[in-house]
Amino acid sequence: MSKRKFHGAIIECAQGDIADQPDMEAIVNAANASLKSGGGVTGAIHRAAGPALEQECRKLAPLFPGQAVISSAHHLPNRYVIHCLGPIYRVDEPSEQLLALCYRNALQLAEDNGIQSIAFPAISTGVFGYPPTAAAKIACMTVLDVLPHLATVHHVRFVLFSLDDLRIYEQTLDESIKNK
Ligand code: AR6
Repeated sequence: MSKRKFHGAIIECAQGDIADQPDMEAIVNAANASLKSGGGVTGAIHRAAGPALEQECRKLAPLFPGQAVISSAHHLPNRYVIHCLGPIYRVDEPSEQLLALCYRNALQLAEDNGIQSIAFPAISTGVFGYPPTAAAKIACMTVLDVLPHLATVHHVRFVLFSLDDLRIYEQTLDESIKNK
């Protein structure tokens, strides 16, 4: 786990499972449009939360690329799950803007709900095919753009599954902070 300070907030990069972040108030789901369980991130979140999450999500679906909605976390150790539908790379266009919108909307929802800490997975970089380095740049730049305007959210964690992705996010975050 590595930690950076930015405008009074903490931004971390960690290798791990998004469904195992007990110290974070909200975790973000890389969801599908119908907000049902599936593979990857959403499978891990729904398995840990239990069937009541899918039940609650029924009334929040369908999601459009870039959109974010909030639910309770059920059996997860967090208070909330914020569900984002990332773009399918080069199918949902403009993919860059839609991916940025996920991070922007998730952070705004967190702020609106008085959430202080939020953990993001690498949205769209699995089944949806977004190249990890390009996705990392969008994730880091958007968080750095939005965070200074938020009063409540002051702790953001990027949770990466692989060591390669962790390295990419750490390097991208450092470069993005330097260029701010
Ligand atoms: N914790 C953290 N990161 C993970 C985890 C985990 N438990 N599992 C996978 N990753 P994906 P997407 C990484 O496919 O691309 C789903 O099946 C993974 O290595 O979960 O937005 C839904 O039903 C990758 O880097 O999300 C949707 O249809 C990243 O998280 C679709 O796939 C995202 O992988 C969403 O695709």
